Amino acid sequence: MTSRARNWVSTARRRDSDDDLSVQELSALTIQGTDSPYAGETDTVLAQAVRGTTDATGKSRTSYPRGLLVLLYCVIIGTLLLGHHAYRYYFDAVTPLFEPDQQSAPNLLPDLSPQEQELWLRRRDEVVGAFRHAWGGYRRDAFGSDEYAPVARTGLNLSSRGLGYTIVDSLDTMLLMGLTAEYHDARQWITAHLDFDIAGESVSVFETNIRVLGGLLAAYHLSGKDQLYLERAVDLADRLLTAWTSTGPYPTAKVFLARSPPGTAAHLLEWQTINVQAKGQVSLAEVGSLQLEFAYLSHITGDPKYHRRAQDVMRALHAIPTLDGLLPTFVNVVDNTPSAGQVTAGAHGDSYFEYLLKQWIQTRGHPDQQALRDMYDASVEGIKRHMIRTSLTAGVTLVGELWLPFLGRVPWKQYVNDYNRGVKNRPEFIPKAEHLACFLPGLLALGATRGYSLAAIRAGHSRRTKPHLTPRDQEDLDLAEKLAYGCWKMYNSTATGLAPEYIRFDYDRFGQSPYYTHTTGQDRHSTTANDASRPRTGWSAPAAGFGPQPKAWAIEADYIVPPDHAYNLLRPETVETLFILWRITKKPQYRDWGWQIFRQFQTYSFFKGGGYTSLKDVTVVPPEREDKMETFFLAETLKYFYLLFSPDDVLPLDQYVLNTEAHPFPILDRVTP
Ligand code: DMJ
Repeated sequence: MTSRARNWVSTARRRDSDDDLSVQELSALTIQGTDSPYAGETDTVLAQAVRGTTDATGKSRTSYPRGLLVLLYCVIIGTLLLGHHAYRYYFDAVTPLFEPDQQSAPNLLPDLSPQEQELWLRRRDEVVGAFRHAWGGYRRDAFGSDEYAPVARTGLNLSSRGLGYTIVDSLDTMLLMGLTAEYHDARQWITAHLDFDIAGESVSVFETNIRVLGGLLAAYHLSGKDQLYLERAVDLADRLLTAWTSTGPYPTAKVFLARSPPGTAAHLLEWQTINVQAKGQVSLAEVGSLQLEFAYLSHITGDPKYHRRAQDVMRALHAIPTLDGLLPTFVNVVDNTPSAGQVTAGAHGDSYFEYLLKQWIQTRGHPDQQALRDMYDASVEGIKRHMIRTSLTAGVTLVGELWLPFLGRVPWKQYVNDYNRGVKNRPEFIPKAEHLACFLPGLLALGATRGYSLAAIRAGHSRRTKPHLTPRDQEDLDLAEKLAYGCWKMYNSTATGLAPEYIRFDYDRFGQSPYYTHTTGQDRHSTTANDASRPRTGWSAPAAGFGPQPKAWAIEADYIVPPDHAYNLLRPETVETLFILWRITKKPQYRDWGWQIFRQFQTYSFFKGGGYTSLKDVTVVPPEREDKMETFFLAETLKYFYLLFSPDDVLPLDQYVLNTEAHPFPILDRVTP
């Protein structure tokens, strides 16, 4: 059995520590064996376990009487026939046993003077004012549309009549900001107009899930369990489930939320569309960013079907061999193999990494979720080894992309094998730093402390197993701070003080990642479980702070803004990172940078007539407007500014996990008997 298969098995075993596997566990493992690529291996070990010659880890043990074995086989077969499967075990461990945890680490604020505290609350009020201005324009000109065009004073839709994306996406921000009148108005629209019966047209599963389902679930929680949101969430999720069209583990990228009547031309077209998609490819972010929402919905409803579907995806992804923890961004639905060679923490890859960690956080690091944490840790190692570079003149740390030129040459498995044996296949680094990837520093920091502030950890107030950061945690946090600085400089070095969609950067083409090691053999894919034995990199991070700051001219020399990607869409990722780093480190610079970015939006994106616009080119002043206010400006960007300037007890990070659209769900904890 490979170590990855063993992980799932040992995860299952850990629940009962050293006890023998129960019947239920055996049945779970058996069925896991049937649809896992490790089927043969798992089955063999299992069969031996049932025969009594070994246990599920391969250790020998005493024989059972024959009658007992027959009975055991019958139970297993019966369980199979009744349709129970591996995820039942995994699921049961999560859902009925967990409840939101009420205890938070003490609110350890830095020594802010009363004047400073007042200053940040005043700034926070300005953010609330910005939200009102954005919402006011939308409410007046585009209420019910998905998005807003402030200059044309009209609405824009992602499907022919839209799903009210902006409204659903904004509910929890309004609740947090205490905007009661706006909130009730929005709720009223949902009661009267939110309608998922869009026939003859498909919508993105990913976007609908993260924005609409995520928005409804967060509103349900923050409103004190308003049933309206739960009803709508269940209705939507049931429709999203139809995106799992085949017996395979992945949903299609798009889904028809309503179907046309059978026999009509529209119905035939829908069928053909789905059929084509079901044989195509999906991106990691598309299929790997459904799990938080589906798990929380299963938790609330007690119905495991949502979580099971989402876990099907994770199991399938887990089964693909990785190259140093990394997977190319697109996966072929039919044979579950990577179908393109690019690895990115930007578009189409980003929230896959995010959800690996956050699923683990959602259950407060429960051992049943350890396989996901291991996947996250392995992928971070891969990113460090292959995708990090420092810019040539200024030495700013940036995350780029990776090109794995295997497509059409060899099967993925062989490509990875060759690489692991060190015989060939050198990944190619691409010096492209996307703003979308600026969520990564925040994620690394979250992974390092699990959302606890350094002060809480030092004071022993966290519920982490270790009261200190491991060397790996510290390394991740240091990298997070360096990358955050690179993202901040994407703003700070343009004429408008706002970031473009991405930059290209100059780097030493003959150098390597500061974390690069190319070892073959057993020290690859190590996990936090044996943190001390992790391969150490040659890079030593500065003890604290940022060291000497690069000169502005040097950064400008290193950062190249491609003219066709000089636009700014009001994206949230850097503010998200600043918020998390502020909460964890309490370094004032993160709030200061956030405030400066907020002011630049006020200067250039604020539209006097109502709303905020995107910008066509951030490198020129005044920048030309792009007439569009995306829904995530209200759902994420303004929410993260608000949180950045708020005290820590507003959505404490040891109590909440935010989905990739910034919709908060409570972290679940075991009910203590
Ligand atoms: C948001 O819709 C989500 O954060 C998504 O994961 C990626 N990008 C946008 C905002 O930039």
